[in-house]
Amino acid sequence: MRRTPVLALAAAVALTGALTATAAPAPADPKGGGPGHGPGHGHGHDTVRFATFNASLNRNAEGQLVADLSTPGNQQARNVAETIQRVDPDVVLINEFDYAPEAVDLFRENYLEVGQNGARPIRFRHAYIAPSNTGVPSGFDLNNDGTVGGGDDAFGFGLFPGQYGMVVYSKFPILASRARTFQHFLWKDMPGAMLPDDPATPGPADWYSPAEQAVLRLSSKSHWDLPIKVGRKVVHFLVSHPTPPTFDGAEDRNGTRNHDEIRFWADYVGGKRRSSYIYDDQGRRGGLGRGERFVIAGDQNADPYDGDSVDDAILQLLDHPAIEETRPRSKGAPEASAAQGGANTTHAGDPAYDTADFSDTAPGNLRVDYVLPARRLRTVGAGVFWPRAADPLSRLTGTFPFPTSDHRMVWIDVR
Ligand SMILES: [Ca+2]
Ligand SMILES: [Ca+2]
Ligand SMILES: [Ca+2]
Repeated sequence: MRRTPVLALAAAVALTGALTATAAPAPADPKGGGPGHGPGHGHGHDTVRFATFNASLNRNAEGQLVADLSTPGNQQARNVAETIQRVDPDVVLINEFDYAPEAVDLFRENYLEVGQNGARPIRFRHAYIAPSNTGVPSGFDLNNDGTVGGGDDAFGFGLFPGQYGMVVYSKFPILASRARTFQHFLWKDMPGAMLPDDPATPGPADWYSPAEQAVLRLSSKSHWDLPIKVGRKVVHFLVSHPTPPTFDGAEDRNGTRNHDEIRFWADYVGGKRRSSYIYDDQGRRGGLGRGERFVIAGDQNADPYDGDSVDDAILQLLDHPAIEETRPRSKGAPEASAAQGGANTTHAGDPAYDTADFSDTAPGNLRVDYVLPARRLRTVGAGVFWPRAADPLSRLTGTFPFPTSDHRMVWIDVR
C-alpha cells in the first residue's frame, strides 16, 4: 500500500521563534554525582556543551511516540531524559526521534523539564524539527526484490513517514529563518557519487535505474545546517544520521550511501569549490564559507576501524583539514567490550572510544556517534556517557535489552 508523502514538502517547523532572547549561560555547578561517570558537568560560563544522542525514541507505529510522551510515565523516555539531564548539554541532537512536531514539546514538558531520579530538570528554550525521508514512498523498487512498497523502498528506510527522524534542542537561540535543510538533494547530483553497482549486470553503477537515480535523495533522513546564536557568534550545528551500511547485498547500496551521506558534510565545510554542487531545499547553493564556525554531530553509522562501513567513510571527517578529531571516551566502554567478548575481541579500534553497544556476534561495539567541531573552535573537554558497571548511573546504559538505547551520548565542550 502506498502512503501519501504529505510531509515531504512541508516547510521546516521552527518550534520556538524567540530569536531575540538570550539564553542563560549553562550553570557551572557540578551535578549528577557519583564517581567516574560522565562529564561531572564542569563547563562554565565560557564553554558550550554540544552533544549527540541516538536515543531510540522511535516507535513501530505512527502516533505511538506522541502517545508515549503525552504522559510522564514512559520509562524509556524517562531514562533518555535523565541521561540528558546528567550530561546537561547546551545543544543536543537526538537521532531516532520520530517526526512529529507535537512530540517535541511533549518531551520537553513531560520529561526534560521534570527532574528524573534526583537529576535536575533541564530547560531548552529552543528546538528544531523538520521532515525526514524515512518511510516516504519512492514509488520505485529500490531494493530490487520485484515489488514496490514497504520500508525498504522508501527514500530512507522506515515503516511510516518520519520514523527514525531527529530533533535538536538548544539553550541558545536557533536561527530558524537561516536554517538550511537538504532533505531533497539528489544523490546523483554529488560529483563522483558512489552509486552502487548491480554485480549481476555488466553495466557499472547500475543498481538504481536512470529513472530511480532521477528521484533518489542522498539523505536517508535529512541533513540540516542550524545556525545557533551563542552570544554574538554563530555556530552552525550540522546534523544528520547516515543510513546503516548493512541490510543490503553485494551491491552495498547502504554502505555506499552511508559513505556519501558522510561525504556531504566533508564537502560542505571543504571550501567554496568543493561545496559548489550542493543545493538546499530552498534552492540556495554552496556550503559554509571559510572561517565559519561549525560543529558536526550525529550517529554516522561508521567506525574508523571496525564494522561494515566503506573503508575510510568516517575518515572523510576525522582526517579533514578543517575538522578537529576530539576523541571522546569513557570508562564503561572498555569494560563492556571485555565483558561481552565475541566480535569485540577481533576489533582493531580501541574500545575506549566506542559509542554503541551492538551485537557481539557482529559487528560488536563500535564508535559511530560523533561531535566534531571546526578546528578553529577550541575544544576543552569531551566524553561519552558510558559509566562503569559499578557506577549507579550504569542503570541508564545497561546491557541488552537496553533500558534506554543501544547508543551512548557523546559530548564536547567548546570555548
Ligand atoms: Ca522492493
Ligand atoms: Ca552492474
Ligand atoms: Ca555488544
